[in-house]
Amino acid sequence: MESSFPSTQNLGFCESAEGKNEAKSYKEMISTFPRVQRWSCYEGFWYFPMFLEGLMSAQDHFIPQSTDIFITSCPKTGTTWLKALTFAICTRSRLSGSSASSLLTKVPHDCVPLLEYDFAQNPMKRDRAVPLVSTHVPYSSLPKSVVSSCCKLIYICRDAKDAFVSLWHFIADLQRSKNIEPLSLEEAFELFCSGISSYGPYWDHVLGYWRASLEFPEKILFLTYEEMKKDTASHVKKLAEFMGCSFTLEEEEEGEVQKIISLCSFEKLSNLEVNKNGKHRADTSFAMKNSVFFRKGEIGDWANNLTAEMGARLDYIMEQKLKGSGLKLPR
Ligand code: PAP
Repeated sequence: MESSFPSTQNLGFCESAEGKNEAKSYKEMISTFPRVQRWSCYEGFWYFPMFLEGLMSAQDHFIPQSTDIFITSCPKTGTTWLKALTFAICTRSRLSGSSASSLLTKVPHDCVPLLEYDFAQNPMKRDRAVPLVSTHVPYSSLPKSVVSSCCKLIYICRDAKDAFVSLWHFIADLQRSKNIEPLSLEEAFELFCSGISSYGPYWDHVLGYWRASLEFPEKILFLTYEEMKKDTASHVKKLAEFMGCSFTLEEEEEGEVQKIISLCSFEKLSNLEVNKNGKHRADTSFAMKNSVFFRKGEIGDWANNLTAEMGARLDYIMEQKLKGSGLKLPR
């Protein structure tokens, strides 16, 4: 079965009159939702309107391919890395020999489409041989077609402080490049602590996938950026096994796991020409430099941006919110 919206003609963003009307009606609906700064609230989470339109369209139309695997995350928690690793793992037969990997010529976000943006824009623009779709949509708002399917989901999360700092830099850089005055770090922090950030509340996003992973462990793999950094090799093997393409003994002996780790490392990807000077979604009004996805790639950079008091406050909030869930995020 092909993963798609039933037809491009029914899309909220396509050229047809029907599509335009639908886009307009999503916009109209969104204009009635609670709004703070540029975020609108829908089903308990906060979104920039263009992603929310895509999400609403996906909820109405998206049908996954039965083999699809969803790369899920709250923004800035390790998505780029996870996309690169899963893409490299499931296309590894194409990576060997002299055939150049797509990861050398494309930013990982151009290898794995985003459900609520790329798919909504053009569901046909997809390499059907790659069974990967990404989304930042919280578990409770995923299209019913995804939740009720047999598709697997891989979720990555990260210490809230590092996720917040990474998000603030990302949005502030994008806004500055469009001559928009960004929120100060302090303003954005206050909002984040009250649950208002892209796809936030952060803790509800994490908890939604955490609880679902406990309920459906064979379907949802829950990972953290910090654990993955600590022992990347065992995570690469775990990912391959979960995706149904385990490494053979022969591959392991030939160093395939290490090759993938090196190819997807921050050092390697961030120094590629395409990621230094290329553009993501270059032909759209939402174009951005690929370099924005590669800032530092470190654990604990929050301490260079937030005061100790701010850090302790966010830790306390996370502790309270996650209490009783059995989940302890690394800090
Ligand atoms: P997204 O939500 O826009 O896709 P995402 O990839 O989830 O962003 O997060 C970006 C973070 O991952 C950045 O962290 P930083 O701001 O703290 O530096 C980015 O540097 C980091 N990152 C990107 N690629 C890699 C990689 N290959 N290995 C480790 N970290 C990475």
